[in-house]
Amino acid sequence: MKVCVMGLGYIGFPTACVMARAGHQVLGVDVKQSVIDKLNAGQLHIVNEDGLEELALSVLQSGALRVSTTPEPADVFILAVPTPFQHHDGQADLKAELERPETAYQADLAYVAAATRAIASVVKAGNLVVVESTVPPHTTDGIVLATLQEAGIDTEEILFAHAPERVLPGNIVHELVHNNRIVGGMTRDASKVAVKFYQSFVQGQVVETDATTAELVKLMENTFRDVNIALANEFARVCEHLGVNVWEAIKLANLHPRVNFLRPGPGVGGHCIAVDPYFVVEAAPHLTSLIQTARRVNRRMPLHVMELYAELTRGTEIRKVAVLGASYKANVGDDRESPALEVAHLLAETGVEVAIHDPHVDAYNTPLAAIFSQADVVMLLTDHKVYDAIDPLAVAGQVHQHLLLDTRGQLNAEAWRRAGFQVSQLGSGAAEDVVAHRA
Ligand code: SAJ
Repeated sequence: MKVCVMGLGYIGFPTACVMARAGHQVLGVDVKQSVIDKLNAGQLHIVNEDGLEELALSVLQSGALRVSTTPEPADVFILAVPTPFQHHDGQADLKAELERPETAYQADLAYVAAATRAIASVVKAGNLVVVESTVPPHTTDGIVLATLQEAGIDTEEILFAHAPERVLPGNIVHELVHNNRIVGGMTRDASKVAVKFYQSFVQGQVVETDATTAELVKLMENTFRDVNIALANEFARVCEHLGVNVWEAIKLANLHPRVNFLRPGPGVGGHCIAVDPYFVVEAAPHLTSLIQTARRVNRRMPLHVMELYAELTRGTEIRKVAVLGASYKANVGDDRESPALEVAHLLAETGVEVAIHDPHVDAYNTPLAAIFSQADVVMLLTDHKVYDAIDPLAVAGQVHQHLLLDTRGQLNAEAWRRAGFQVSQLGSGAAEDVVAHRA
């Protein structure tokens, strides 16, 4: 089939590659000329994705995937553009942002509408139009359909479907092929055609449903994760209050065959988990108190990290903080909507120098020794695998004062204490007292 993928971001680009590998003739379209130029020069704009580079270069070289800024006629159109929420500009008013009510967030569907308008000149009867972007319920049969109709298109003979992507950043190429897929058509015919198309490149199960159910299911999955992380974060604070170590407590609770806590941390970032629950809240503000509370708990975690920092540094003059990790989660290079950077921003507001290290983010890929040099506090915010290898004794010789705040429960607190550090770990504020009490 001839396929036109609108949007060559984290989802659209790998998806276009996988479809091309499966034998489709694919045109990838992006509004950014710089992305198209880069790809045409054989360079990727997305890094840190296993297997993506080899795959992309092979389908670009063979011509199975071409890229352009303008769409062409095709059998299938895939909309894979961002759907952020309307929010603050930059981090200047971060504290005010963290106080904003959960019901004040609205989905920004401008990219979906723009991509739909862009295909209006080439779409025709018999085509399949699939929305892959995560969207509020009734976007496929609302915004997308209406935008084409407003452009004067007779939509009667066009097949519409929603097929949410569910890949985990960092493992996208594998998951695009192996994950189960939910495909919901606006009509039975649309569902059948869309399911058949996805079966041509997906090895997981492709399950048929209707468009609105598919839209909601995707939001339910990410909301489930957000609420679970909020519960872990709430227990982290309860544990600090009670003098229990949350990391040990979660490990023990998860030994139960039907309990599976996720991990506490400095907040929930990225473009999915921290956004999608708002689409449900927007659709039903009066029915979503649990979802709103979970969002609030997670959103306020950077402020809680600052409380732990204030406690750890009380009475000590702090000039420099060495921050480990900038990206929104472990082992990826994406630092957009990152709680680590929110905390770094709040730290900088207190007037200290903030030296950030992140091996996966170009802007912060500095030698570790440079950030530790003369630092008063070491703060771990993203649990990259490489930080397992940090030797606390070596760090002890580089820093100015020996204070450590670990917000991910990654570092071996005992080893750092032996190296002379005063250690604070999110979720186990009074761990030493607990050990003393048990002894
Ligand atoms: N986080 C925690 N504790 C945890 C797990 C995650 O604090 O136990 C934090 C991370 O550090 C990060 C944030 O949550 O800041 C989100 O990370 P994530 O790994 O949970 O999720 P994403 O945003 O990278 O990808 C999610 C996935 N959804 C689910 O697992 C239900 C992925 O499958 C979706 O395709 C993706 O959202 C999406 O595009 O919607």
